[in-house]
This record gives sequence, structure tokens and C-alpha cells, in this order.
Amino acid sequence: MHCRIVGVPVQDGAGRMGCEMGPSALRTAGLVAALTELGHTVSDLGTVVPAPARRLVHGNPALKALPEVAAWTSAIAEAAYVASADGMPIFLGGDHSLSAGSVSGLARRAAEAGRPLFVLWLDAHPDFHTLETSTSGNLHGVPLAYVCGREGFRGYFPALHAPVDPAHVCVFGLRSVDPAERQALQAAGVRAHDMRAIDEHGVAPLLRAFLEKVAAANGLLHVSLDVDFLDPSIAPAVGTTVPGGATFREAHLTMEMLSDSGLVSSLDLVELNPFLDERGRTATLLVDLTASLMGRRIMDRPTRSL
Ligand code: HAR
Ligand code: MN
Ligand code: MN
Ligand code: MN
Repeated sequence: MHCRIVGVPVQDGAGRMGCEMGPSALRTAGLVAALTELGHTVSDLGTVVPAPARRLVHGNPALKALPEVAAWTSAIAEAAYVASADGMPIFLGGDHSLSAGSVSGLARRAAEAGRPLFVLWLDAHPDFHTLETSTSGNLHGVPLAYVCGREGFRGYFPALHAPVDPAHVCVFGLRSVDPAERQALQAAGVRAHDMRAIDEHGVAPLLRAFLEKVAAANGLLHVSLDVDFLDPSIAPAVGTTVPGGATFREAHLTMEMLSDSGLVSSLDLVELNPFLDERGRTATLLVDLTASLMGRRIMDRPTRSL
């Protein structure tokens, strides 16, 4: 595989500063060496620079940094479209507003290739607010709604070339869902597995069912990994910790099954806030999880077996 690293130091979508340092921390934790050791080639495409922000006024007075996040989104979407021409783009965040750009650029690419884009959203939160329903005003809470084509982004965020079909989205690891999001997820038909479902069934059958759907549709699969998917005891470097997250092994199993599937075509690593980390342990865990996704195994196994 040829991996294309894209640094995206956006932090305007989060409620606190620090995610700007995420790409540096992931590079420092040895991401490129980990991929190279697995036999992949890597090119680091450098750092996305946001478009100039233009004045935007919205009726929701809670919204923070709307012009800045909109400007980032157009630059990231263009970078994602370019980076996905061949190989496997890996976007280093940056807060989760990054994915408004990465997923929209990848959806444009998939549409041109005539393939459906599926999205696995690994997160404590569904990030399914619209600009109207967000009460915190933090725009890392809206990217999944935007890329799925929910209304209310027109005139603020860039127009989508191709929306993602909500039936092609699986949100995994939920444990903090706002009432407006819960309703909208159900109405849109997004597959949502909360931590209760993971407790009850385990990662494997839930993920396997989704991967079978992707394979049957000959889909491309984008994985968006929010640090807060992970339990805060193993991944403290995130501004929005929620107790009861994925354990070390649940997270690695997720990545190992994704790797076995051979379906993953792109990846976001988002919400890492190195200012909150403990001697780089969260950044290191993200690198190790990426290695599992890209083929690292405890013991050899046959590949492409779901
Ligand atoms: N739903 C909450 C809000 O809109 C929390 C969103 C937090 N988002 C992230 N990314 N940390 O998942 O404010
Ligand atoms: Mn998120
Ligand atoms: Mn989250
Ligand atoms: Mn379909």
C-alpha cells in the first residue's frame, strides 16, 4: 500500500486549543516508521493551509469559528480529493471538524470512480448536529451531518459534490448523544452501535455485519477515528473524555478486523490534544492502532477473512 500522510492542524472546531499540535505528535510518535516497517511506502504530503476565511453570519448565536471552520473545510476537501487519486490517504488532525473536509473530498473521488463510499465513525459522539441544532457551538459536533447532506449547511460550508448515503454510515462506540442527534440519526437511517451494544455483543459481530455490507456493495471504506472512541484511561489526550469507551483490545480488534477485510481506503486520526497527553502515550496508542489497521499482527493469520 502507498500511504499518503496529510497534516491538518485545525483546532477551531474544538472547545479548547491544542489539537493544532496533533499532526506533530503523531509524526513524533513514529507513524511513518511504523508504516514503513509493515512494508508500506509512505509519502508525507505536508500540511493543509486553510483558505482565507470570509464573513459568515448565522442565526445560531452559539456557533464558534464558523468562518474559520468553513475555510478549513474547503481546503481539506481539495487536499483529500487530490491525495485520494491513488494510495491510501491518512489525515492527521486536528479536531473532528477535519472530517467535514476529508470525507467530502473522498466522497467526490468515490462518486467519480462510480463506487459507493462507506464511513465507519469511531467516536463517543455521533457529530450529527446541524448548524441550527448545535447548542455548544463547537463545530467538531457537525461533520457527519454535513457530509451526509443534512440541511442547513448551504451558504456556510462548501457545497457537496456528492453526499454520503446515511445508510452507508456506521457510528461505533457511542456514549454521548444529544437529543436532537438521536432523533436525526434514527430518521436518517444511520447504523449506530452504542457502547451498550458493544458490551452486549462484542465488537466482532457488529463490525462484521457492516463490513459484509461494504464488501457486497463493492464500496470504498473511510475510517474516522476520534480519540474519544477510546476509554480515557488508555487515551487521556482528548478535550472531550467520556468514561466507558473502547478498551485497548476492543480498539485493536476493530483495527485488526478492518485490516483483514481489505476494504479500508482512507483514515482520519482526529481529536488528539497533545497538551493533555501523558508522555505521548495517546499519540503512541494511535500509531499502534494505525499499525494494526495496516497489517500488524500478534501472530500470522490468513488475510481478507471476515
Ligand atoms: N454533541 C456535543 C456537542 O455538540 C459534543 C460534541 C463533541 N464532539 C467531539 N467529537 N468531541 O466527537 O457539543
Ligand atoms: Mn468526533
Ligand atoms: Mn468524540
Ligand atoms: Mn447503497
